[in-house]
Amino acid sequence: MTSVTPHGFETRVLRIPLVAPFETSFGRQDEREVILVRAVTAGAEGWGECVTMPMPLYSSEHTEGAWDVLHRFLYPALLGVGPINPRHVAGRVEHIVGHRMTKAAVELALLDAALHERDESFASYLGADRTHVPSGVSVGIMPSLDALLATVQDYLDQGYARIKIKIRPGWDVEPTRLLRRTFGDDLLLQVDANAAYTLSDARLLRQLDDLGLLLIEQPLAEDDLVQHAALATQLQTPICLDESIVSAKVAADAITLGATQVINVKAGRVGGYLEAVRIHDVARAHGVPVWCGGMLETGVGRAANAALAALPGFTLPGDISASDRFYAQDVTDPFVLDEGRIAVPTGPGLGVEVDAERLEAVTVRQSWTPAPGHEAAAVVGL
Ligand code: NPQ
Ligand code: MG
Repeated sequence: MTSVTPHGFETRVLRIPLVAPFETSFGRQDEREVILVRAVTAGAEGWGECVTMPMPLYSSEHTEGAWDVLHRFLYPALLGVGPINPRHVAGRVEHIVGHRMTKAAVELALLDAALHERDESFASYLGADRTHVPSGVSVGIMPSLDALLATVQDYLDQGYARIKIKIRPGWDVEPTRLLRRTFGDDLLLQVDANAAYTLSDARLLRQLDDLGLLLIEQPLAEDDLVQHAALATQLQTPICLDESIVSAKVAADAITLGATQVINVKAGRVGGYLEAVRIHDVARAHGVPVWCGGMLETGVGRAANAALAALPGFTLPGDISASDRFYAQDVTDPFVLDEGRIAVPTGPGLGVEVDAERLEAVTVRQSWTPAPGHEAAAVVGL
């Protein structure tokens, strides 16, 4: 991989309204607050997305924490130290514990810049072997069963290849059974609990076993690897871990323990797309299927996810929906469904362009952090 010399980083907090509220077992979101990082290098620029939420509900990271870690720890480790190979970013910030989503954003920005300098697409660089990826959709907890049916019908009419519904105690077996009965046995259907249960709910969760689900995602807490292994012995439905899998090392442990039969890969959760590829490789070596999760990404993160999901071990449809699943107006041209699939971008780097005007319209906070000696270029950089 080409090394790049960063002249500075632009950081922006965006707030983008959602087309409809998105409710999960940890709460309800009406807008997406997200950070974009722009790396300006000697020869190019690159974008990265930090998928933290405003509150530490999905994981321990959150927007304000990410902003702080970027400015006080990550940028200083990467600016003014000469050329950097993007493959070495993770090592350079390894002494900073955790903050994986934040690290992933900076790594992606530098990868995008380096790939622009090489004129190579992110998909080609990661080892993609497909031009399109099947598109699944994640359906939030709904105010009623009728609303759920109408929403799922609409997504199926649009062509989505797989439906995932969010579950929590009180909204689990009944809505899932209703979907199976209404839409038939051929519907690719799975559920995501976002850690809302405990092992003592095993009997309840067993009621999902005769509904023909592809998988049940993260039924128990993030650090419940051993309990997930115990639950797996009591369920026929494959367990797929999301929150728990924070690195390739944990992925290997979870597979070995029997805690996970499928893996949801999210680059932010694991510290970057390079670590995500390592999880793909570990899982594939064990015959464990993986699929690409989603964090309500803008076009920047969505482009990167599409590239990742085109790797050969991604054998299940991902949560890579069309942009209009979440946003009426994105900061890039929208990703659209093509017969239930998303096209993998082919242009250099991430292959998407961030629209300056749309970006400005959704920015609520921004900064420019120049490399030492590049302070004068700050105005140009912005
Ligand atoms: C999951 N995502 O697989 C998550 C978690 C999630 C697409 O189901 C705002 C920002 C709200 C990020 C809600 C999907 C969110 C979010 C849920 C991520 O577990
Ligand atoms: Mg999940």
